[in-house]
Formats: sequence, structure tokens, C-alpha cells
Amino acid sequence: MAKRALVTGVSGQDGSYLAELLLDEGYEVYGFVRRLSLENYDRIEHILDKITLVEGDLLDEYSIMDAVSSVNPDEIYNLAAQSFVPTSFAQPMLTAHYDGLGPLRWLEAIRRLKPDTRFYQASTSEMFGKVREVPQRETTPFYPRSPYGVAKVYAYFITVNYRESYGLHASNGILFNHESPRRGLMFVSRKITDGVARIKHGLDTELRLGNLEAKRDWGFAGDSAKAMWLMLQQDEPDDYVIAMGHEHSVREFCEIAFSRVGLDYNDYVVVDPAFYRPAEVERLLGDPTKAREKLGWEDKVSFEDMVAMMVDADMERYRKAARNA
Ligand code: NAP
Ligand code: G4F
Repeated sequence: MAKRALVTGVSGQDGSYLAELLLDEGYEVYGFVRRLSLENYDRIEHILDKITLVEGDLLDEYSIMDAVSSVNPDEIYNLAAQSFVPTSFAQPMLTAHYDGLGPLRWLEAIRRLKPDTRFYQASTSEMFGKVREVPQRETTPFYPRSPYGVAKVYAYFITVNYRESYGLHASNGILFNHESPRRGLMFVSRKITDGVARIKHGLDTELRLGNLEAKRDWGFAGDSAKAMWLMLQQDEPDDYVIAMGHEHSVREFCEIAFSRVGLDYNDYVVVDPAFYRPAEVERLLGDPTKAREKLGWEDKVSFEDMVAMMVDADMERYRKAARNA
């Protein structure tokens, strides 16, 4: 019989890649979605006829309990979150409710209703924040620098706690930044590749960014989805860092993205302090040794290829829009 997976955040970047992967693996896939005034299923449009959507919200424990009882899942991947760091400074309470207590609601529902369900929690390198060691690994102490990071630390430890207290098969993927053409436009990677395409098409003359010296360990979202799935296939639940093991600055990202279309970023990028954060995470660099050794996980798309893929996709989008106009 096909295994059943319930994916929260299925309409998001990671959820869409994970749903594709689970379908390829022969799962019955259920997506947990909240009601919006306008549906935003762009990222999953191509698989909507193959998955089943279940309505609910991270704030609403009854909808979460109903989802667990009606789907009766073998695996739950909790990807839903308020995932944008600057918004967490503007809406810290909402972020705590979604990103901190949301995972607890899933864990409680599993504990009460179906304790053999395997659970994946979307933890993050943002928990390392003001980093205590370089590179960061599973044993590196956390020092979050945003309400988002703080909420995710709570979620991380409540996942560990339910594993240790109740024997749940609950795992944390501590994922470093991962991007794709499906990335939200407000994140720096997509803001840059979209900006490059707009400038190249004559729709903009500049790109305003914040801290160009910040460094991230950027990978490809499709590769990250594979890691999530592998974690729940292990006999024992555990926590894993998923990263490329290379760091690049925002400046370097700009350089590669602009040069992809024959432009020099120095001619277009304007530093705007409006995009600085109250507290910054200056650099993140992960050590994925444990995931490589225990899960057999490996990244398939290099940083440079991923930037090129994103620029090409945004260029094509504007080309198409111009053709249709
Ligand atoms: P994303 O594109 O922002 O997607 C977030 C998803 O969560 C969307 O489907 C969104 O639904 C859903 N959601 C938000 N609030 C909800 C609520 N109250 N109830 C139900 N659903 C809700 O994020 P992502 O990049 O795919 O990231 C997935 C997860 O991994 C997040 O938990 C994020 O914090 C974590 N993470 C991401 C990265 C990364 O680099 N991408 C790295 C580490 C960890 P709508 O479509 O309705 O908004
Ligand atoms: O792309 P970002 O907004 O991603 P950030 O803050 O690292 O968070 C992402 O990765 C986390 C994993 O570490 C996830 F947990 C989280 O959900 C999210 O997916 O910013 C990256 C860096 C920051 O240092 C920021 O200050 O880019 C810098 N930056 C410079 N100019 C900018 C900009 N970021 C944004 N969003 N916009 C700018 O104009």
C-alpha cells in the first residue's frame, strides 16, 4: 500500500519540491493549506491533480488534529512557517505563534492521535545566528539573532523533547539557505535574479539592497527536499545539518548573477540602509558531514549553476511577459 505523507507549507518553495519528490517515490501526498482570499498555488499548479489539499492553519489546533485524523499519515513534514526574517522583527508575536507553537501543535496531535507518525521539523541555520564556531555542525550552540531564529529554536527543542519524552520519530533538518526559481521575491537571491532580469529588460535602472558583505551557504531547494525525505526513512530519528559547506557573500551573488547577462553589478546595485536588519547574521557556513555519512545525502547543483538557473528562469519569465503583452 502506498505511504501517506502530509506536507505543511506545500504551496511554498520547499513544499513544492518535496511534494514532487514524494509523488515520484509513490506516496499519496496531502498538502495542508490555509485559506487565502486569492489562492496561491502557482508553485504546485503542475501537480494539483495528483495531491489532495486539506484546509487548516498553524494557529488552529483543531484543524491540525482534524488533518491528522482524516489523513492518517505515515509521515508529516512541517514546512509551514512565517519564513522571512525581516517580517519577524515587524511581527514577532505572529512569528512566535506560527514558527514556535505551530510545530508543538503538530507534535501534540501526533502524540494524541497517531504516535507512530514520523515527523520532520523545518529547522534552520538562522538558529546559529551570531555563530559560536565555524563551520556550524549539529553540536554547535545556538545564538539566534531574530524573533524568527528564536521561535525556530523553540521548535527545534520541542521536537527533540517530544522525541525523548514520548519516543516519537521526530527529526530536525537544520537547513542552510536554499534557493530556486520558486523562491519568494523578497529573499535576497531571488530579489537579485529578478532585479537582473528587470534591468536587462529595461524595466528598472537599479537594484537596491542591504548588507552586501553578509555571507551564506547557499544550496538548491530541490537537493534540500531530498534530505528531508531521507531523514524520515532512517530507523532512528535524529537531527542533521544540511548545507553545501561553502560560503559566498551577497556581493558575490550579485557579481555572478549580473555577469550571467553581460552586466557589471557595480553599475546597478545601490546599497540602501532601509534593508539593514536590527541584528544581522553576518555569516553562515555549515558542515554537512553527518548528513553525507549517515543519510548518504549529497548536493547535485552547485552554487554557480543555481544562480545561473535562477537568472535564466527570471529572464525567460520577462521574455514571455513581453511576448504576451
Ligand atoms: P516559504 O516559501 O515562505 O513557504 C512557507 C509556507 O508556509 C507557505 O506554503 C505558506 O502558505 C505556509 N504558511 C505560512 N503560514 C501558515 C499558516 N499560518 N498556516 C498554514 N500554512 C502557513 O518557505 P520555504 O522557503 O519553502 O521554507 C520552508 C520551511 O523551511 C519554513 O519553515 C522555513 O522557515 C524553513 N527553512 C527555509 C530555508 C530556506 O532557505 N528556504 C532554510 C531553513 C529553513 P501560503 O502560501 O499560504 O503563504
Ligand atoms: O535572503 P535572505 O532574506 O535570507 P535569510 O535572512 O538568510 O533567511 C533565509 O534563510 C534562513 C536559513 O538560514 C531561513 F531559515 C529563512 O527562512 C530564510 O529562508 O537574506 C540573506 C542575507 C541577509 O544577511 C540579509 O541582510 O542577505 C542580506 N541582504 C542584503 N540585502 C538582503 C538584502 N536580504 C534581503 N531579503 N533583501 C535585501 O535587499
